[in-house]
Amino acid sequence: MSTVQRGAFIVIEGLDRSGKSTQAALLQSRLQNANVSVKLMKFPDRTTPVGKMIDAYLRSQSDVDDRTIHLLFSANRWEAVSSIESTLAAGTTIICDRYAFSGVAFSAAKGLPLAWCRSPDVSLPAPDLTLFLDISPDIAKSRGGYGEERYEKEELQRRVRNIFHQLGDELPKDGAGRWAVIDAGRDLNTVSESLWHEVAITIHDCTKQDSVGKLWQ
Ligand code: NYM
Ligand code: MG
Repeated sequence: MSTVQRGAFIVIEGLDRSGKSTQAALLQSRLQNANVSVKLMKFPDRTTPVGKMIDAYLRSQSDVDDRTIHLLFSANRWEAVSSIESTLAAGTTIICDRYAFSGVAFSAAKGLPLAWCRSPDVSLPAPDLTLFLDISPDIAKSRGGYGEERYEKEELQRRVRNIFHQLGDELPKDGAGRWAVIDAGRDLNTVSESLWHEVAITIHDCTKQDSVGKLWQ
């Protein structure tokens, strides 16, 4: 019988234009070069029926009530859970571009109660590591493409950043389920090195654990 060591569940969070997608792709190729089996995921996943509703909302092609869109973002994660679990169990590490922390931070920044925002995501697979790409909203704003979608407004992003920090402060700084703050205002290669350092620790630690935890419970 072969025993497969499970993959690590690694989430990248941050404001819009913090460099998440670029860094996720760099991390993926570094892991591949190190012969680590890896899969890139992203939320919202705009390809599913639920994701298409979210996409239309974000591009202001539809208006959706605040609580309703919040629940759709959460549903868009729940519909991926079986795939997340089977991928990890097969020994593949997941790099996930945004997750439930974005779900809570953006909706709570719009004024919905934080506890209400959190509840639909309780007991999703818990990340082994969350990398928070921290950037000041004025630097983010100066990066290309900012302002194209709903939520890409400096004042809202400021509130989002505060809530991200609040959510991160609840999580451990070391060990399973930890939250690592990465200064994303630095150049691309320096940020990539920091991420690599954190990821190497988690992939090493994960080999000692059988299954992924449950978020916020
Ligand atoms: N967003 C993302 C939410 O409001 N709730 C969520 O649960 C998630 C995953 O969608 N401004 C927001 C954050 C972004 C926007 O994300 C689209 P991206 O990474 O730009 O496609
Ligand atoms: Mg965006």
